[in-house]
Amino acid sequence: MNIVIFGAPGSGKGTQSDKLIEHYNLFHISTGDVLRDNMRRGTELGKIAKGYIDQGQLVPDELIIDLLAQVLDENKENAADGVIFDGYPRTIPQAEALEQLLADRGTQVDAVVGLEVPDEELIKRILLRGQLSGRADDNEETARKRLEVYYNQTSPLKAYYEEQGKYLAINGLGTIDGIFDLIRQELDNL
Ligand code: B4P
Repeated sequence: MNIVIFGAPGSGKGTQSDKLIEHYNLFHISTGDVLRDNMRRGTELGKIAKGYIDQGQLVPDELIIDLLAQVLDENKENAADGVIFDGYPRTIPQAEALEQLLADRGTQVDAVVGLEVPDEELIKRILLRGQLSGRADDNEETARKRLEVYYNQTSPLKAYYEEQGKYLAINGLGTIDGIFDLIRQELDNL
């Protein structure tokens, strides 16, 4: 089972991914985590990514698509029952590339879990995380920019996956366990 976890910044993608990985034995690919790891290690990719992330912008598609292909190749021997894509795709070209990368490997996206949360709650969560983790892009100005980028470049993916009959709308307001139960009910019905 290959799942995309989808939603605005702060919608709970990383949080719910942790629960899904454990429950369904999935391999986790978070492009945000891979980019932050590169930033910490000061790699060439990390230096380029930092310029975009600190401004609340998306890292260019060519870089992210190459990165994803590399991560998939490095981990093709994993013992999991599928992959959870967290924070990828964020644009239509990224979704098209994912389709091709998976088709080349004889597989596909089975479901897209869409976490739907109102904007003011998203900003609240991001600012709270910023206080706790010190993530440089979790300040109010960058968070609002990230939301704007989400509506312009990422949210069209909802219609893209609805047309394929793969989009599962989940109310992302509530307790973490309550939201996970909603996701589980949807996935267990597939
Ligand atoms: P990400 O790392 O994906 O960051 P994010 O969108 O903020 O989501 P995240 O997973 O971290 O937060 P979550 O919603 O789980 O991306 C960071 C940056 O990297 C992007 O802005 C972009 O520049 C770049 N990037 C990454 N992927 C890219 C791609 N494919 N293409 C181009 N650029 C890319 O959780 C947020 C907070 O809410 C947490 O603190 C959590 O504790 C809290 N929370 C979760 N559920 C809650 C609940 N039910 N109630 C209350 N709080 C909750």
